[in-house]
Amino acid sequence: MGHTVTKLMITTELEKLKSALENKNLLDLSKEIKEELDSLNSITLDIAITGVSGAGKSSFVNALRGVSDYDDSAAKIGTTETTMNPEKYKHPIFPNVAIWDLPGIGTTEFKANEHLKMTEFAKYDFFIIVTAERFTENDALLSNEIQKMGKRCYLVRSKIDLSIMSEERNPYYVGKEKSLEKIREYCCENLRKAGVSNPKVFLLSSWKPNLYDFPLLQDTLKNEQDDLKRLVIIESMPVYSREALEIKKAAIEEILWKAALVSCVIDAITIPDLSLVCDFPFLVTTMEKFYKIFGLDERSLYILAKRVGKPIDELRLAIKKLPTKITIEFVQDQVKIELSKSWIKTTVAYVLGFIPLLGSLASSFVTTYFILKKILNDVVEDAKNVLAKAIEPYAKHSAETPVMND
Ligand SMILES: Nc1nc2c(ncn2[C@@H]2O[C@H](COP(=O)(O)OP(=O)(O)OP(=O)(O)O)[C@@H](O)[C@H]2O)c(=O)[nH]1
Ligand SMILES: [Mg+2]
Repeated sequence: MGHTVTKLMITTELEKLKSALENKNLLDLSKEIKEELDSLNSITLDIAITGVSGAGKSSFVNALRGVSDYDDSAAKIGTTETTMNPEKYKHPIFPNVAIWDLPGIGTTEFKANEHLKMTEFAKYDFFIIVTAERFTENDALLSNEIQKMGKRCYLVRSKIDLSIMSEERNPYYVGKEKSLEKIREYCCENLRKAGVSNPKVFLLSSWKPNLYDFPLLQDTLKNEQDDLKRLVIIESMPVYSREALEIKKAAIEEILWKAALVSCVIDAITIPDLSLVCDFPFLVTTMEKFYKIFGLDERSLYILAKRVGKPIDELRLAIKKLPTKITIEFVQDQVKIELSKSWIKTTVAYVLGFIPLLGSLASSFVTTYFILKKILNDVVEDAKNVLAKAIEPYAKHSAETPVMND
């Protein structure tokens, strides 16, 4: 990597840092950023899923959590396992994220608003109403009530794989895209008639979450949240596709400079010997978090293995660039490698020219930033390998993008 390249890689970040320093001093800014980053682990996200019996709620809950329907922690599915009471399902990796399976709010016995009063409405960040067929008047009422009470409500038409399969049997089959549009129009028409203006429906399959509108729904959910919750959604969303990996990568890249800043400034107070250059425990913790976000940690691999019905060892072998476990020794080696690069010194000088205020911390800032960046790239590469391994056998049989949990 040449000097010019590294300059380019850090200039946008330095501009952000510089403008943030215009009305705050370095220590206050770093403390504030530290609080913001720490809060990512404690901010809760509660997603409510509702709909009539058999709509596919429990399957959808599992798909959003990235677990197999037959995982120990899964929401039980199937016609004999009807959910009767609200059930909380924690995200298997991010305990501050929960998906709630709320059976039939607003079914005929109660009016939607009566029901919402009984539901602990305030605690949910947003609602998703699921149906496997048409949307009923109740769905429309409920959706309108939720929005009137100030929360977002998304409409999902589930089991689209089944609908497409049965359409294909029709001798007058018009192709997948047209069939999907037909179903979409039918759903929207129902909703309009029942009083929903401008309905937007996501057509998806919990069995094929890399297809149809599942990725679009995930994208929409994250875009319609504020910054911190948006990051929590991005961190916790399961990796069904390369697109999901890219979304995660882009979001994490944006906060790398913040992590590097916190690490060098806050640690300058607590670690007197700055010849250490980097705060190793901090780097270990951050890299462990990367593993979780991209599904490379042991538990994520275990869950994925179960979902795709493969031995976990096979998935582990796909991790080629990084060790299965991050250790202090690994991080120390990485720092050594980074420091031996000729461009580090010139980049430090460049950073100091930009923000003289950093002073003796500049070297730690630059080293930490580029190590995190390198590890992030490696994590994403390995996550791509794991994803490819997870979907491998299906690629041979299907012209479509391969699916994961058939
Ligand atoms: N083909 C297909 N089947 C699905 C899909 N989602 C759910 N199913 C099946 O539909 C049935 C009902 O799904 P559940 O997820 O249990 O539905 P539910 O809304 O939780 O049902 P209750 O708990 O009874 O209210 C199960 O047999 C699922 O396997 C899907 O996307 N595609
Ligand atoms: Mg259920």
